[in-house]
Amino acid sequence: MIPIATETEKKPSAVEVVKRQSHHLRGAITEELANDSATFTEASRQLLKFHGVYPQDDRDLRRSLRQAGKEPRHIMMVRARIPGGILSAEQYLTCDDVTSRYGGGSLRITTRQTFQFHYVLKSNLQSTIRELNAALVTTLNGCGDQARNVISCAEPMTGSAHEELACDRAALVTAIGAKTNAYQEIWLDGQKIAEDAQETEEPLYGDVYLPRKFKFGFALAGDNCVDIYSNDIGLVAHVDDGHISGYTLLAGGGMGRSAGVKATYARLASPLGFIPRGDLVPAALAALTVFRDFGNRSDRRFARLKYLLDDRGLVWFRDEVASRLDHPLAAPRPLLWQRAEDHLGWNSQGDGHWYLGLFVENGRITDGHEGTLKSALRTIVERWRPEVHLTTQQNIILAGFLPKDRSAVETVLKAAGVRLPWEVSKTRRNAMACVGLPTCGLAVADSERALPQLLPAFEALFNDLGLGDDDISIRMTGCSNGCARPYISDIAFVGRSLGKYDVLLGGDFLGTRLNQIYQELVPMDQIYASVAPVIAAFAAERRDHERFGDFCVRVGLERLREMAVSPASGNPRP
Ligand code: SRM
Ligand code: SF4
Repeated sequence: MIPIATETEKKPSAVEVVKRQSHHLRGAITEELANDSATFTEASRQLLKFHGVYPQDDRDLRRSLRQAGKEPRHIMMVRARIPGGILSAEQYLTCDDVTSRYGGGSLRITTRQTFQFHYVLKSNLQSTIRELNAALVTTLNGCGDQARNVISCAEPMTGSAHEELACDRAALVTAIGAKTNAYQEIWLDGQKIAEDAQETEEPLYGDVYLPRKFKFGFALAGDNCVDIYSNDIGLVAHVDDGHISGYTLLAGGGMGRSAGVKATYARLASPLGFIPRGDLVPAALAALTVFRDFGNRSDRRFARLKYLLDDRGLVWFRDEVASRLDHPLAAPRPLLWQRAEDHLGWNSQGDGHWYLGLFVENGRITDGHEGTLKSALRTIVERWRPEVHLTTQQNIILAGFLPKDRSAVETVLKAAGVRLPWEVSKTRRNAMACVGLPTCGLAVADSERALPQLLPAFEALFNDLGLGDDDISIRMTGCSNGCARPYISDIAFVGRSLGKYDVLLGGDFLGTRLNQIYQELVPMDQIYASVAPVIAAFAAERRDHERFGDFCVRVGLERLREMAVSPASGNPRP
């Protein structure tokens, strides 16, 4: 049995007790699924996360329903686990069917390259999960205190290194997946396993799982499209003579911070060591189990690997990992990143086939007033049966086309009013927002709905100043938790209260530097005015090949603030 609150002996948090008493994530979920309530008790809500389910309520309706003396509109968010973001055509079509039948009609690509289904009613939860599982799409490990969806670059290339990385990713996913039979019992065939078999049910996680979420990401050295430094453990593959020779391990990345808790912070992962390819799974398990055994189980706000690492030191962590591996780690290899933009547009896969990376605004695949993307994707997937890759920048890649198919595919998209990636400005292609309101229970401000309102002014400004071809990332979140990884973008808007955002500047496009708070609590209608003078100064004063974030760091926040037009003086753009 894994001890709770291992060395601190502090009182375990309430969630630790719920986990321990749940018999490997069973709790009372089955009983509560059968009752008349439209939602679940607090204990079940915690356990449901492990099954990929978040009970939510429609935040847009919350106040009016309360005032009318009514219950909130209870809805569920279901998150799939899609390692590497890869789906077959059939799996994609199932996801599309499921959201049309049980969800709000949209598919939401997440920043960890999976799908979320919003607005699922409790009465449809079981059908949703069953139908996804029938297509071999699980929701177990989608959320909860365990290893989450393992991400990697979504580019569907052929060649030994890509195949080896896919193989290593699959091996890791198998090793870190929860093994509890509770998922099967509750959602699939309802069969119970014997009580005495339960202690061995979770050989890795035990009965209290991890202190909190744990994230693994893969990158190929040179291409940081996945934001590798934001993961608890980043695995950077080095290719020598066409084959992966090994991985540089990065440890302790995390974006989450709490605006109200000063001691919380975003952190980039630190280089830990180099491991040969054959050591990948043992090394990853060693890192995960150090967190399992020593992570904070009394205060969830500090229960991430980054805090453990900063508390005990990188050397301590490396020694712990090495002792579980039975040999020391070699020094990390130097990392040089050449690119970080998503893999959009038509590109050759290297085997005669082509893939098309399509821009999806904030990951929302839907049929709306700006085109019927969802229907168009369905048509294409039904007709050409491409493999589907979801990206960590909330976009979608369709793979496996012959050169002769390309124009017909484009015709389908154009007829549906979908903008092809080369018709979308770089500003927009490089922008991301988290879900935020109205579904996210933690949102204090709009994000997915707000960012598209801000972008036209920035697109126009960048064009006016001749910066339209520059890669400058803009990210927005509805609270400080950092789900769109705002703290490593060039420009970030982080929700602080309804309609107000902290503005952060000075990250870098390659995802290797954290940005800094430039202005706090800026009202939505003054965000443009707050940043525009800095962008104008960049256009006027940049050095040769200097990037926006580097300029902000060179000039310094003090001077950037001086450049800001006071909100009272107004600004020509909305
Ligand atoms: Fe996140 C919590 C959405 C990626 C850090 N995140 C949430 C919840 C589940 C809110 C909740 O706990 O009730 C959000 C659901 C909103 C909704 O209605 O859908 C939510 N997070 C998302 C997604 C969908 C954002 C998106 O627009 O794509 C991403 C789903 C990823 C996935 O497929 O697994 C998402 N979340 C991230 C990332 C980015 C990443 O992992 O690359 C981060 C920052 C990295 C990190 O983990 O530090 C992130 N989410 C958080 C946190 C802060 C964790 C912390 O250390 O403090 C929370 C809050 C929490 O866990 O208590 C959170
Ligand atoms: Fe919700 Fe905050 Fe994450 Fe946005 S950053 S999805 S508002 S928890």
